[in-house]
Amino acid sequence: PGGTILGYPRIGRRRELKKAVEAFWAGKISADQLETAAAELRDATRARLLGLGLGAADSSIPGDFSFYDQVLDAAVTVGAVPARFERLVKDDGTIDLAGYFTIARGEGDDVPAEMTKWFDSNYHYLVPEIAPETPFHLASDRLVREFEEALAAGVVTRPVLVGPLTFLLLAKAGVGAPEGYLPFDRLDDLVPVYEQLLARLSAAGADWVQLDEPALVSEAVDVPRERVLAAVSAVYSRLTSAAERPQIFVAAPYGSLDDALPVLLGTGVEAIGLDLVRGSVPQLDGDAAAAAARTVLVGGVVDGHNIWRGDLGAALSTLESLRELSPRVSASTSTSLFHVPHDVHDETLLGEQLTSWLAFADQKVQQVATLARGLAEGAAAIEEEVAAASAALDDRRRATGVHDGSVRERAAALTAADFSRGDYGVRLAAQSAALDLPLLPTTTIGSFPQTGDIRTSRAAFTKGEITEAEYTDYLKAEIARVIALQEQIGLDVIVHGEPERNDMVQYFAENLDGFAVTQNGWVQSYGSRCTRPSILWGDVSRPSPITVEWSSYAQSLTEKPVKGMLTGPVTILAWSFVRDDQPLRDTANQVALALRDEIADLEAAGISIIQVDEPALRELLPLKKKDHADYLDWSVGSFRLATSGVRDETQIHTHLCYSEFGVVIDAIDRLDADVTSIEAARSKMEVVPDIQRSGFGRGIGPGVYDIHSPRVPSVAEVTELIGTALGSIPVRQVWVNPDCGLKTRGYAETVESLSNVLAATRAVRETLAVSA
Ligand code: THG
Ligand code: ZN
Repeated sequence: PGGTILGYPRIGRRRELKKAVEAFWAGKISADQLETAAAELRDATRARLLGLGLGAADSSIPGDFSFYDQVLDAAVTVGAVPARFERLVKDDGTIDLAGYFTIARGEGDDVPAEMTKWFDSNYHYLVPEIAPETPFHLASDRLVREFEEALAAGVVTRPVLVGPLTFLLLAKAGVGAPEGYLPFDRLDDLVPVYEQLLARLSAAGADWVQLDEPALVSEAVDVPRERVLAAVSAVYSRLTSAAERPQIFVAAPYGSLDDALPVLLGTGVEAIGLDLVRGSVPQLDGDAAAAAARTVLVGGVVDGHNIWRGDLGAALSTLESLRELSPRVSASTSTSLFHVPHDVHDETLLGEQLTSWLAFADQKVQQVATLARGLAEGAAAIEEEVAAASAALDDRRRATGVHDGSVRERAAALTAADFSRGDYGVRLAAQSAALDLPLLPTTTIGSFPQTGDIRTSRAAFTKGEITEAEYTDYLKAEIARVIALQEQIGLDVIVHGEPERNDMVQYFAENLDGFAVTQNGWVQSYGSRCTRPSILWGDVSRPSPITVEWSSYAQSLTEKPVKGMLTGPVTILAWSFVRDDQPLRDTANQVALALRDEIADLEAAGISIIQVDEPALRELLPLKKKDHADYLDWSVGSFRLATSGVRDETQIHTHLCYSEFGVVIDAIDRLDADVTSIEAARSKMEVVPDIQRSGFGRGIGPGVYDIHSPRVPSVAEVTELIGTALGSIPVRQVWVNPDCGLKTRGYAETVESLSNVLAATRAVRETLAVSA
């Protein structure tokens, strides 16, 4: 095919899939009705892609639909159901839609499959659990049925499935696995199921299948590289030697294949997708060059990971150099487009100029179609489109706001001193004297439940149904209520609850210069949940204080310290679409300077504890080890720049979500925050030994209450978790807090859980007093 995309947003232009899926969960529609809604969505997507220039007969339209997650789809396709969900498997070995969602969402005491970040994106996939005994068999023909559905509508699609190597590399060992076992050990058992599925697709008439193998570009896997490469060779040689199969397209988004490329070329797969945004056109010689000349090279030149319109002329040149390796080159996106919203023309408030610099999924599909035409007919055929893209880029380079002289002067004048605070021992003494907190101080992460009432009130204000004064009064009453509640529960460090924030990044984007926010720019985060990433397009500055009034008001209501609550620079970058015309380091420092001013204003207003959240610190860690040092340098640096302007007695907190702390513990240490809270309850304090081993010496609050589920932890459970923490960490360092913010919880379970946390803390304090 001349042009294709690796994938398209699945959620729907108006989040139709989210609405249908949630209606099914709520019992408002049947499984059949959900299937019908999904089929309509797929039909609309195919029509849209045809309209944008992809072909009906050339397998250029991907069949990549998913009700929840593509990794869960692969698991259910090969029958790999976690042991605790075996009851969901029917006599014929299949799992119905309700069962599929149960694996994703849990049921009763059976916890859902674990969720973790998909490569270096903000998408979360469900981690397959593969035990030595997990049986593999072709358990779902959904992919075949979706192919047939499209074919009946006149479109030959290219079914998309997570490839066998990536599937096992992303899996974790299921229960009962012996020490040293890896899911990857099961590759030989798994591949026959893929063979069967390919045969079924071929019989249904599929010319091509796409197997996504992004794990091949990542160094963050726990199988040695030589073993991965040997498996690439074995698995794909085997799949290509099958008699009945479609042509195989192996896609490798999110980075360069490096040493895996020659190996893959040696297997005879018919097409390989290269991420030419992150990587570059490979240098090949000998057998690899000869094999490449027989392979379709799918050049991922249109960035699937961000929303910039980009340089179409440069993309065409890259494809032309790729064509020196093979006569058969296809234009494509670097990754699936499910990381970007549907259509920039669905936005009416971005302004004409900013809009002209952007490309959402639909615009990127058009770019691919244009590039395909350029490849087929020569550069002259797409001259106009290339010129228009260049003009937009030029306009962007010269635009007011993209370069702000005063922001740049300030950043250029920074010195090492701006990135560091004084000695921790001195700070600790000053803070202890100023704050007078008990042993095992208790606090929460920041947000309190976002009730329907809060949302209704915000919506009414946005629509102009209530005045700003009425909205402010409402929020103040809410803050007063949350503060009284925390005093009653007995928490030591109080929060204001953040009722004024829709989202912890969007809120700051709305209040800083250099950002724009969208109306319909929804991107799937996990399952039916979406976020609307902000667009960081220009130099960042803070026109006026953002949180100071809310925090001061909250502090005026209580004698206890109220924490100021900010989102850190790395997380603001990670959860936004960020300008691509300067190093992330420079952008992060601009955001950090704006936050530094906010922190100074909070301190001046009498706020003695300020928390700067960095839940995304791990997420942006590059997939290649050679890039780690630079990333950690700028990410840690931007946090320190934001937080190091305060006095010794002002206590800086940070909060990080998700596990895998081993990987970034060093970076966490270098943040130099006085207190760090982390997620730990869900993994039963698994991270605590890592913390001990690292010699981390400042305050640490390993979560004792898993806020991801409505379950209320008992006093005994929390007591035990605190005990586990105290087994490894000196008591003077330990804080007691939940795993994460309480935004998604209800009030009933929140109050009960926090009360139990306080009861447990008091009990532990008493045993400490007795033994002292
Ligand atoms: N904000 C942003 N990105 C994030 C998170 C966030 N990425 C990682 C993590 N948190 C993802 N978690 C969630 C949790 C809940 C929701 C989305 C991502 C969610 N979204 C609402 C929905 O889809 O119904 C929409 C929210 C809204 O109306 O604004 O519930 O916290 N930026
Ligand atoms: Zn968190």
